[in-house]
Amino acid sequence: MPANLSPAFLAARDRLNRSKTDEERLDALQEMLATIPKHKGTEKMQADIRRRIAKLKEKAEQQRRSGKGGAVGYHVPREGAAQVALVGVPNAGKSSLLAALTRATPDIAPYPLTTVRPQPGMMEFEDIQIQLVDLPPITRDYTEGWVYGLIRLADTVALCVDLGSPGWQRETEEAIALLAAHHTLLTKGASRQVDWRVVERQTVALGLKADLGRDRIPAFLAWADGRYPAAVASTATGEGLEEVRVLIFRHSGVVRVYTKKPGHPPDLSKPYTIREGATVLNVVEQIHKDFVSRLRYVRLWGSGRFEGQHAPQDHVVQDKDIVEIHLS
Ligand SMILES: Nc1nc2c(ncn2[C@@H]2O[C@H](COP(=O)(O)OP(=O)(O)O)[C@@H](O)[C@H]2O)c(=O)[nH]1
Ligand SMILES: [Mg+2]
Repeated sequence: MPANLSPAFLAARDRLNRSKTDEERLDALQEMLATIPKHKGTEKMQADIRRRIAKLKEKAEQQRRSGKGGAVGYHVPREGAAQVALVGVPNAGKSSLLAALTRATPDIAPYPLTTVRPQPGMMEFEDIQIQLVDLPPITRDYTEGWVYGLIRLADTVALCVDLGSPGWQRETEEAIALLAAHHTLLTKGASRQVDWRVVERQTVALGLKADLGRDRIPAFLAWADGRYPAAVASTATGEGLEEVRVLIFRHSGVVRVYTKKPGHPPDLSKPYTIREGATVLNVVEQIHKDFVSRLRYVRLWGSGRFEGQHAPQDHVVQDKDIVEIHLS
């Protein structure tokens, strides 16, 4: 048994074993492939998972051609520091937001269900990039299983709320309830696998089309207060877009760490991104596996109080910390 299988991988494998339909199986296998540690010891397992995915897709494709249904899901390869799913009801402004924050050019239209495939785009935030994934809307009748599957795989959910709609609150609550019915709970805390079936996804609430619903902004912020961190924006006027960028990064589940060589200034050209909650030792491990066994100590700048002191290996790093690694 290869070492270092993550809890997310084990949960996905557990889910595979309990799957009853090919769609569930495909979803679980894709999650396994996304979460399996990529190293030599898992190569055979990776190949096996890929083979099983290919087989299921082929079967679904055959069924589709013969008119038996069996929809194939989509998979969005993860790029950048984190993957954030744009989630919401029809017409909330998700595709417009993707177009405003990235170079992607999604279809945008004043009628619902314009977005039928996942559309990724890279959002720049200072010196890193975060992948946003525009998705078809969450509705009771039309949302295919793969949409929920992609949301489960994302690091963070950006819950898009249409402030131009008088019914924004009821519509948004319904989307949240539909996600919960698909075992995906939106939370303000860190994303995690709760059990073999249920996941919690760190969520930010975005009040969009602010220009069409100015008088609804206070109620929206009150609704989000204590529940999800929130921001308000309009792609029509450009207001709030920078706040949205910052909010998404702050809740993406990653922080940046820079390195420096003794006697040299920090290398600010190359941020390392690591999951929020990671320790000094995790950082060293990520920079180079071999460094761990040779590690003598780490000097740290940042974390609100370090100015080059030795940092304990279990110290949790914060965004923009600088580490100086001393090896034997
Ligand atoms: N006035 C205004 N209209 C917007 C804004 N964002 C999106 N829209 C319009 O709302 C409609 C739906 O937008 P779209 O991005 O396709 O929503 P989606 O279904 O959530 O992807 C389109 O007609 C957009 O032009 C905004 O900030 N202000
Ligand atoms: Mg859309």
